[in-house]
Amino acid sequence: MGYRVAVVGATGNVGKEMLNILAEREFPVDEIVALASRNSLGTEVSFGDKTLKTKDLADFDFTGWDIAFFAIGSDATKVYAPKAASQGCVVIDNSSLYRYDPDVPLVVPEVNAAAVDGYTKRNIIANPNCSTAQMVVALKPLHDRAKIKRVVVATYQSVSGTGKEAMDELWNQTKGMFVPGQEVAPKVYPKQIAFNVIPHIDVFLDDGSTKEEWKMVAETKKILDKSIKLTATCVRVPVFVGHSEAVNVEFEEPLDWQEAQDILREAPGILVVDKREAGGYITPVECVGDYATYVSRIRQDSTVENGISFWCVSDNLRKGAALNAVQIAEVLGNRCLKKG
Ligand code: 11C
Repeated sequence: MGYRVAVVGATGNVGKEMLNILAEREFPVDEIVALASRNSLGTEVSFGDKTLKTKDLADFDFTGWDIAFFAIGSDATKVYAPKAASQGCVVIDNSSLYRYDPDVPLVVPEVNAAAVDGYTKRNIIANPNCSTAQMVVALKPLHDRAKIKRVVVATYQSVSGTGKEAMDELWNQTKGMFVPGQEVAPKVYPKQIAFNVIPHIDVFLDDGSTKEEWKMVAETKKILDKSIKLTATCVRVPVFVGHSEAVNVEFEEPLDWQEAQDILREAPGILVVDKREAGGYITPVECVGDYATYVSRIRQDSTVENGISFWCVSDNLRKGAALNAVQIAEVLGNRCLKKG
């Protein structure tokens, strides 16, 4: 006995990972359908050892389906998520469209699993931005112990966060650098991404910050604690998969780095790799395909009264998107939905 599950945007980076993770975690599925736009109609995608042919999202009737994972852009989500929700299917949405709606829970299960119960207002649950998800998993147990006052974070985000075209741009631009006459001009990004870093993710806002930076502020407040002050600088780096973050935290109460390390070692979703020697930390290429958020370089920041700095790395397509969405569905199943 299980659920009837739809994956919307099944041919994209995140949609494919959703199918992989549903199969890997043996999510109780009675029936599954892969949905996509008309352009990708009939494309084959894998679900465990099965192959699914994508069906047309535009024509799909969600009546009788229990859960729909949405991994499409906000514009299409605006059309199809309310339709699915009104047809009685619970939507778990990976876009930013509903994240800041007070009637839609924004959930990272290691942090605020019980918030899932609020799904009934709109039949929609929102999945956070990838850079927020991994950070709040690490911040939560430290906040519970010493109460966070302020966070300063710099991100190093992989190109898979932008999508498949961006991954191709990094690959082709990198190869093109070595072949005279084959240089590839920036198209997806405003500047060269190969052998470079770009301090700009999503659109610019009036105050000079970017929307990605704003998301980290707004989402941390909604998921963890609205009293936390946070400032972010979000940077794109020439890495295919895996977002990294340098996080500096100021607490209300004293917290020693060794205790912070012990707390993080016990925390759900976290793996501490912190040897204080060459190679004794995790880099993005080592986290690809994993579920964990890795924390390294935990140390005291003696420039403030109660400060800790650390490095955290996670697979942005997994904990940052597909895994978190499947974990939300698991919580929803355990707390709220009846099977079959
Ligand atoms: C990136 N974090 O790396 C973005 C991708 O709001 O869900 C996810 C954007 C979002 O470009």
